[in-house]
Amino acid sequence: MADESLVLVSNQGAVRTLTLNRPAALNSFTAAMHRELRSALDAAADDAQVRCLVITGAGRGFCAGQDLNDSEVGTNVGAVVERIYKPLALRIASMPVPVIASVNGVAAGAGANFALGCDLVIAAKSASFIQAFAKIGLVPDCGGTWLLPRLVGRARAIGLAMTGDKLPAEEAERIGLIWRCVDDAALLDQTLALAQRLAAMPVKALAATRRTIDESMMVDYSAALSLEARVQNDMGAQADFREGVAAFLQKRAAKFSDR
Ligand code: T3D
Repeated sequence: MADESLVLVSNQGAVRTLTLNRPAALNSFTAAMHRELRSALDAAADDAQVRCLVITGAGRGFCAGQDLNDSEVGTNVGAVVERIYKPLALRIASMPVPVIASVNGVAAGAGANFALGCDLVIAAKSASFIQAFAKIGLVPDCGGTWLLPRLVGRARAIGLAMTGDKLPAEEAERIGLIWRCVDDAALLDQTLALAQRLAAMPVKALAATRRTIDESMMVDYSAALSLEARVQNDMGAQADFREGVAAFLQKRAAKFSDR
């Protein structure tokens, strides 16, 4: 019998994979799926064995954004965004480990921005990104208005958001919206190889890198340099830094453990 969980959870060593699992509706978000996703994200954050998180979708889509049929979602769209999508975006941005979106098919609306909010987006050639909001009279949410101009500049952000045009994964890689576009058949292997590689790295420093880059975009140059000094002070006090330097000097592979 097929697993009826709306978010499938699997482990590959120190890599945890969450698979959105409503393939018949292109894994669009229902209130129930949001609940499962939130608890799976919290569980991954709290589990010291997890050192990298992968998010992907079951079937031919990644996620088509809000399920437009979901009766559990009320008519107050702003309240839904405040209560569900904002915490979701902030949860991803505050994960203690690197997060990879492995985009196996179409990512639309909040599904696209959910992916783009992850640290690294790797997409299959047949995948695409659609800022579908304009077509139904909404504005980009789940971080889209903040992420898009920072990723691809204002002109492209507005073009993508106003037209709602489908952006193929190869083009998304070309314009810097995502990290990599790979052959469909290679997506799983390449995602796992990248995830295993990150999981073996000093993940506490990787999460601090994300936080510092995000914060630096909101301050001036001098403040960003001070921020780097503060975070470096913290990282320099961690066991991973001592281990990294010792491993380098002893010409051996480092074994990182901080989280
Ligand atoms: O409360 C709030 O609304 C606030 C939050 C808003 C955040 C948002 O995400 S708003 C944006 C919502 N998403 C969309 O508007 C995208 C709607 N979907 C599409 O435009 C298309 O499905 C796609 C371009 C993504 C894919 O097209 P295609 O031709 O490959 O597939 P399809 O045939 O349209 O979809 C396949 C099935 O999935 C179909 O069901 P059926 O007819 O086979 O029973 C379709 O209805 C269903 N589906 C796709 N997207 C959604 C959906 N069902 C519910 N909600 C969806 N978003």
